[in-house]
Amino acid sequence: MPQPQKHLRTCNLCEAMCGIEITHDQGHILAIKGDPGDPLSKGHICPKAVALQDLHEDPDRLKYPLLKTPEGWEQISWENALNEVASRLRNIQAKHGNNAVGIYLGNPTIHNLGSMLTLMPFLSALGTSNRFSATSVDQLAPMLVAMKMFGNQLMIPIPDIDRTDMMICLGANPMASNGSLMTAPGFKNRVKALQDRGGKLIVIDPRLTETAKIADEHHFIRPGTDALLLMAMLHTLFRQDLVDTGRLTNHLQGINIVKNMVVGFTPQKVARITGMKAKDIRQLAINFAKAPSACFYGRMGASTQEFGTLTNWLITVFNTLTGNLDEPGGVMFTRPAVDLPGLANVSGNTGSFNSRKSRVRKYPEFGGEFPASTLADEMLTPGKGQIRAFVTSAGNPVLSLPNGRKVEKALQQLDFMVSVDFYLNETTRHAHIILPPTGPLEHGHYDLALNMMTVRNTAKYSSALYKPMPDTRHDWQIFNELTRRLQSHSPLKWAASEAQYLAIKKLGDEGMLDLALKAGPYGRQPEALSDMQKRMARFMYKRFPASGISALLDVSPYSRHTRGEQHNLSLKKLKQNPHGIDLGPLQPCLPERLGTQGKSINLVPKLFMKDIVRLQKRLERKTKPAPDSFALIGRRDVRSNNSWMHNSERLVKGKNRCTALLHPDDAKKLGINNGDNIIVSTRIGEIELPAQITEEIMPSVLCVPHGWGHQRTGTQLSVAEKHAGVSVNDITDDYSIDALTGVAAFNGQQVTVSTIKIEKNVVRLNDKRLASSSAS
Ligand SMILES: Nc1nc2c(c(=O)[nH]1)N[C@H]1C(S)=C(S)[C@@H](COP(=O)(O)OP(=O)(O)OC[C@H]3O[C@@H](n4cnc5c(=O)[nH]c(N)nc54)[C@H](O)[C@@H]3O)O[C@H]1N2
Ligand SMILES: Nc1nc2c(c(=O)[nH]1)N[C@H]1C(S)=C(S)[C@@H](COP(=O)(O)OP(=O)(O)OC[C@H]3O[C@@H](n4cnc5c(=O)[nH]c(N)nc54)[C@H](O)[C@@H]3O)O[C@H]1N2
Ligand code: SF4
Ligand SMILES: [Mo]
Repeated sequence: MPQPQKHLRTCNLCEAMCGIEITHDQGHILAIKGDPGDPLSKGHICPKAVALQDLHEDPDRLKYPLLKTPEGWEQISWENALNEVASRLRNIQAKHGNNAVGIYLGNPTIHNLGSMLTLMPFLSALGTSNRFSATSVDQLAPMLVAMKMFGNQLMIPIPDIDRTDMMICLGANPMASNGSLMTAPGFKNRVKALQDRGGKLIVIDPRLTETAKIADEHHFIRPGTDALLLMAMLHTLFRQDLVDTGRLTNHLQGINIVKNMVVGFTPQKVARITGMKAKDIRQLAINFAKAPSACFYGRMGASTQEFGTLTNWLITVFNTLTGNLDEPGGVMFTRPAVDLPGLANVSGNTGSFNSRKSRVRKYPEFGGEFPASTLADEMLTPGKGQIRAFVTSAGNPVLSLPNGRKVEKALQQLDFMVSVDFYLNETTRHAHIILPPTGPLEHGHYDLALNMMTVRNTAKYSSALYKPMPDTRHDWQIFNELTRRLQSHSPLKWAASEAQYLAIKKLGDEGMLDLALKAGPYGRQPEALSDMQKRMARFMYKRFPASGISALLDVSPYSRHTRGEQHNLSLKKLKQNPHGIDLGPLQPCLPERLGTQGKSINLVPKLFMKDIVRLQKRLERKTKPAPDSFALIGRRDVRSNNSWMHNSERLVKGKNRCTALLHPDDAKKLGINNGDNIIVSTRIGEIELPAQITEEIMPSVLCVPHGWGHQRTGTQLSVAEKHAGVSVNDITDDYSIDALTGVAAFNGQQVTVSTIKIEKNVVRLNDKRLASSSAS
């Protein structure tokens, strides 16, 4: 009798990178458990890990290309599908210009090695400025801050939770999200260890979240007012003479400007608006500054709101002025085995902002992309540059972008749309062709992106558990094939692109990763260099840490000569160590690793300083909301994942999680009982969902999760349809943005709540009917 076998890998469903152990019998999965041998996650997993099996076995998951015909979807060959997609895109571009094709790259892109490796050439072959991604509904603010302050959009400081004495969590709920821009699997254990060594976790959030419940302190804060809180905390720092910039003092510019800037923002003044007590604000700042080490961490609630950029900037300033930047226990930088931030510094590709503006709303570009809040405008507004054809990959903008109804309307009138996705969902149903890639267990995995965000440096490769089904394609193969077909036919360019195509095809995702690992900072010692050259390298790195050559060395295996590390990483070595390899705790690396001119950190970038005027106005704005007016906030649930994990019975079973949380005082005023259906409306539209009354939320705040709303017809999501919920983005306003960047302000927008009893005359949208009548 053959024994069941064990397969080790990393779960790629969220940012936590948990090591898992899959027990299987000839490929039939018997169990998915945490891998105690994984150096980062040490056995932790969450309930979503088992959904990898559900996803693999899901009969609704697409495996072959589909073409939309008047008779319905028809299976077609890969060759025909790829040719058709390329020729439709090319024809539209030939007629209307390159920008007539738009693209949206969704969240799972960063969890997919193959996409990460092949999207760049694909984007360059498409040659369109109309690029959009989940970045602008998510982490754009911390990236822009990193670019302006550290000279590199990828240099996002990570809380060193394992060594800190104090952590402040602002607008983040890692107990549900498992951490974001902070890969810290087993967050709860890490918090327990922090508390056991006498440290503290403090949560500031409009809701008493799952994270707040394990914290030592929780403070309610009114949505969208975090930047004011930070100004007042900085005010206290100066007032109490607690500024301490330590080792980096000589590399900081603008401390006095910060001091002047915060003068008018006293704790007393901001208390009224934030809803926090002045004495609490003062005490928080003092305790943080006095802690031996501390890290201030903010995430979605601090980023996708009216002042998301300012909030993220001020968080970094606060960490810096309390001596917690780049110090153990503070916020630090990773050094991943494929060192993307290091490579960006070398290539000069460190980020861009406002190098051009979007056509319709004139929003600034960031990193070559426009804010997704204006995607639909670019499709719906006629004129030169209008998007007429659209590519989506790993995204579901109908449910994920603000004003999803408008996105839906825009998709319906496109000349052509193609989706690289293995589900026929609310977005891909509008495509003319769907190109489904293989599932996560059918290809290898290495986290190129998330290794930049971990609380400890590790490296791990997961081999495929299953051979891909016959005649299926990986994401990287789809993009490589499309790139080839889209390439320019000028003989010179053709030769270069054909060479690139053949190289990618031959190397595959594994081959490309192997090269990157070997050339990385923990890489194998290349044989090509002589001893003399190595000595030179060492000399350059030590004597001229700020020079370009040293930057190049920094991302190469030679830098280990200066650090005495002997990892010799390659794909082979990772395969020999399937639990993963520990590369140690985060190390101080500033100023050497800065991408800025002169290796200095500007605490007061002009772009942010100018926006203070807007914040000042917010301070003066009188807000007395009407009883039926609420500030909307989002919420994540550990058994859900954005818009796409609702087709797993194990994850969606149990009570309905798509509910609106509100405070008992508000419920009483409006005559709402627990479980009543309420109508939540904005100028965009309305949704109807059950009320859940709880003391765990601030008065005048309403909390609704996103990613639901699977009642639309024409999808193939048999489980999700039965647990449809409603999409909060059917009512979020696409004009509710952080005015500095155009990033969606999902959090803090005003909504009106009414009961069905009162609002009898409201004409409610019949989702099913509306969707089917307008389906393309
Ligand atoms: N289970 C699960 N895990 C996930 C995801 C998922 O959908 N489900 N999504 C993944 C993704 S894509 C991301 S980006 C991360 C997000 O990771 P997190 O940011 O940790 O997740 P959220 O639950 O959105 O947490 C945001 C918190 O901000 C609070 N908040 C809202 N508005 C404000 C405000 O104005 N100020 C303050 N201070 N707080 C506010 C909310 O109450 C909420 O507790 O999670 C990832 N992990
Ligand atoms: N109101 C509100 N809206 C929000 C948020 C919020 O907090 N509130 N959060 C925002 C955030 S942080 C994010 S990141 C976005 C996420 O929104 P999106 O970027 O739209 O991503 P998902 O909803 O995760 O959709 C993932 C899609 O990718 C497909 N997919 C999964 N794995 C793969 C793969 O390996 N390859 C390919 N080709 N496809 C794959 C799935 O089938 C699914 O269709 O939502 C944003 N929208
Ligand atoms: S927290 Fe859950 S979903 Fe995220 S990587 Fe770990 S097991 Fe996977
Ligand atoms: Mo996200």
